[in-house]
Amino acid sequence: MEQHEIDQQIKDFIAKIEAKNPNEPEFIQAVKEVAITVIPFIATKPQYHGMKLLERMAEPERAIIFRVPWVDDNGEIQVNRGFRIQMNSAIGPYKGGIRFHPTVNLSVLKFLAFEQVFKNSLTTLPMGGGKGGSDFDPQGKSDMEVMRFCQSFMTELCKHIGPETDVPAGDIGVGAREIGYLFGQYKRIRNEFTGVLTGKGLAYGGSLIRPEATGFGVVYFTEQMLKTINQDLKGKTVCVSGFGNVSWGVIKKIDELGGKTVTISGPDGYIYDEEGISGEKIDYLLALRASGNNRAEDYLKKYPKAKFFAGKRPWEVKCDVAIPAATQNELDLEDAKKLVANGCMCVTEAANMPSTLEAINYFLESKVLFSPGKASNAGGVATSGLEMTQNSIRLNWTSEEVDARLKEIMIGIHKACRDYGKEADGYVNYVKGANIAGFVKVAEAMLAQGVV
Ligand code: 2IT
Repeated sequence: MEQHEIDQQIKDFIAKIEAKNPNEPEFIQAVKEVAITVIPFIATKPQYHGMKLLERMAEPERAIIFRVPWVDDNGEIQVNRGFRIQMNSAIGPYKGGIRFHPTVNLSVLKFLAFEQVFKNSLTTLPMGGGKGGSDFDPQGKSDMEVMRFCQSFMTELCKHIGPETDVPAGDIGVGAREIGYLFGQYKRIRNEFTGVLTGKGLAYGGSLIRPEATGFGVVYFTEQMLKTINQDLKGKTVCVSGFGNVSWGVIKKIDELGGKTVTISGPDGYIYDEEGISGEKIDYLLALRASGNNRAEDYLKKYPKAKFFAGKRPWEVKCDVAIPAATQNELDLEDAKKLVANGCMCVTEAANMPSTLEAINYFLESKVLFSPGKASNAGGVATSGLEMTQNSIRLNWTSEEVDARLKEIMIGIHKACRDYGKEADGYVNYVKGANIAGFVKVAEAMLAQGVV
């Protein structure tokens, strides 16, 4: 097929997606990124022609939207909206997190569910893709309010999930506390103790290393990327955004491997700690998070030598490696230009779609190492997959065992991205590699299963 025909196919496909999904900018952004790299690949595979594989993948198998009423501590009735997007089950039960955040809407969850399909495929474990959540904001809510909300949310959700159907986990705003309340309500209503959720506490079927897994996986992936240019993390300066669960795991592993993390951030701005965030400072991140507010500035209370930059993002700080670990679209073209100008050699996405399409293109054109979240943050869901395995065989593995499997999976994902993403000049386009490698397994399964 001629290049201009492929370009036309991409244009037509994106136009169709835009027409079909108005007012869903995040979803369109995620599909675009995949279409640009996967449609040229499909063009080289006659067996895929006419099968509308990507078009089918961009349509959720099912999207459930439901009312979540609950009563707050003042006795007032509150009404939130709950969602579960069951995107694709070609290679396994739907699998993906639940996000509680005021920005949650259909577009955000469809983008996350779409990304999850490719990410889960990359892990090589048998997991389809899904995502759910609510516009509920756990910030400033009491434990009992969070519990009542979770119980109401699960009272509806439990009709649509199950260990062989759909296995949710945590995401932004959903951690061990929320998973516990959700699990308790599922068990109570269904009268079943099963591995229906992952990210569970260790006392009731959780896996060791799951809390650290996303961050550890990101750093294992970064090590692999750096290795391709004969570098490692020792002595490298690293800028990290966010200070939630993912950032915490990232910073912990960077510290272990001899790198120096100098930033964290929150919605209020970023912290620059020239001495590096290591040792007890990392534990303090956990305490900050547990305190129930997400102000990065509070880091200064304990470490006043650090600096706080209100309303800014950390990408203006000179670094060797940048790891966006907060949320979608937190790194734009201007940020990308600053990073490259400051000599950044590697950008590893830890959040889901933290870079805008323009930023991604700039990194790729600049030939710096760049990995999309669906590849580099897959260690979280991969370890969820390992939690499901442990639940199924009714055994718990040691930390070492889980960590070794996680590392092996991340090395495997890196290899898959390299195999499909290596360009003529030797540069690895991880975006292309991740999209194609993720696509192939799902596409093969869909072809085998007929038009469903
Ligand atoms: O974005 C993600 O991969 C997650 N929030 C984790 C999903 C999971 O099922 O562990």
